[in-house]
Amino acid sequence: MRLSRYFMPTLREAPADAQIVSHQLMLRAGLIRQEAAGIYAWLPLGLKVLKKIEQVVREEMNRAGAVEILMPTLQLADLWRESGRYDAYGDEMLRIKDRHDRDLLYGPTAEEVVTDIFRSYIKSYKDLPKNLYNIQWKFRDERRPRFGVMRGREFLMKDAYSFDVDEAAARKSYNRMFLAYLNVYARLGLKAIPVKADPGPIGGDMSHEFMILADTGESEVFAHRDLVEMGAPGPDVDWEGDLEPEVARRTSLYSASDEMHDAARFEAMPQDKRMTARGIEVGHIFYFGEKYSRPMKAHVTGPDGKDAPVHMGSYGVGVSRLVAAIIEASHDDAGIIWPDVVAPFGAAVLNLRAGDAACDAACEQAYKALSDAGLDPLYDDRDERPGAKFAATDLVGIPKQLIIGPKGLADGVVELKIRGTGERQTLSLDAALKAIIG
Ligand code: 5CA
Repeated sequence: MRLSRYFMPTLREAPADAQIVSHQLMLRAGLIRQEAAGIYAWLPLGLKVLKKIEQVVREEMNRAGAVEILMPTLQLADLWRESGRYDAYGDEMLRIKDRHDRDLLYGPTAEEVVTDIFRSYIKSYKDLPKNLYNIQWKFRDERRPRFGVMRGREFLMKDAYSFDVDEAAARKSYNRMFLAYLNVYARLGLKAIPVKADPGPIGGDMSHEFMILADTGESEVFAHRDLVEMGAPGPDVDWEGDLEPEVARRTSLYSASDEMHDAARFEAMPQDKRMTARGIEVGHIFYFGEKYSRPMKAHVTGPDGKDAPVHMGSYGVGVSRLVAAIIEASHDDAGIIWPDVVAPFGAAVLNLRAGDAACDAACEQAYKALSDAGLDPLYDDRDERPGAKFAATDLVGIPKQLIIGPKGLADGVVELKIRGTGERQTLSLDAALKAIIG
């Protein structure tokens, strides 16, 4: 992409009402624009990052055996009347009437819709287990939308729903998601810890939240320190096998959100293992058995020939929130430092004297080579001061930066800068391209 033709509206200063660094940087780097409280337009750079996160989540869901669908944002109120949640959900639900005076709502979650889909087709235990997920916009009329996309009203969620014949099978589905979530966050360069959580309005009796530790997090976390370094199981898990030991290795260590905190158990741990920290909730998983299947009559015939409500769980990832969470975890004074997997562009070419024949030719050559290698480079071909180009490329966090100016070219060299470490190397254009492309 040539920057002169792109749309990357960076700002010198963040608006004064942006309180946390990720919100400030998302506005300054031109990732999002607020349209109304808690409602954002995604600008080109923000959209690219959002799509890349979405893709990582999708790949890990697929690997763990979940199947993608797409449910509508607008849902029928009647389904929520069947589950009994229509009145209970309260003011967070955005309620809408269509021209026929039918009650609709903008989905804050999709247990009812997915249960309705399931019950229309699946009648036998032989077709289980199933896990259906979608990546779709949700709306919650939050009392205090804040911190940009961290707590929005409209936000992108990956929500998966598992269906099993009994509690033991449902627990296996839960374990698959538990470990798949750890893999998602690890691939995004994040250290996430699972904590025992309150199921809240989704309901149920087993629930974990996944927390990224950050001072600006809205939640308080109490945990055994070893959980932070335990990391993810990796992709080679036997997803059809017994995952209980991998899960138990983590759940046997104390961790809890503030609602579930047990001070006595926490204080029984050695002092140096006790960690109290702030966390950003980037995922939440639930097992709730028959809570929706019983009232909505989603029954399956078991091996004994009897019909019974299917056992369900649901599993959410805050996809749009993750954009902000990654920035909270990875930035410096100059701007965002994207991990390679989600960087909006893999590399940048900075032409320090656009219009100079030698600079233009070298930049075009680099731009073509990086494009051909699939790095999706951003070429700063604008007629701007070098300082402005350095600042913009650092602000938007491009991982590898190829800096090409007239002085260097006269000596046959260019500069390669690595955004994350700040490391700079002076080398020939060919050597620099080799270093980037590998
Ligand atoms: N139905 C379940 C799981 S599919 C559910 O809705 N869970 S949830 O309420 O915990 O939401 C899942 C994830 O969405 C949360 O962990 C959080 O990362 C994200 N999320 C929730 N509310 C917001 C919000 N207002 N803004 C941004 N992300 C949010």
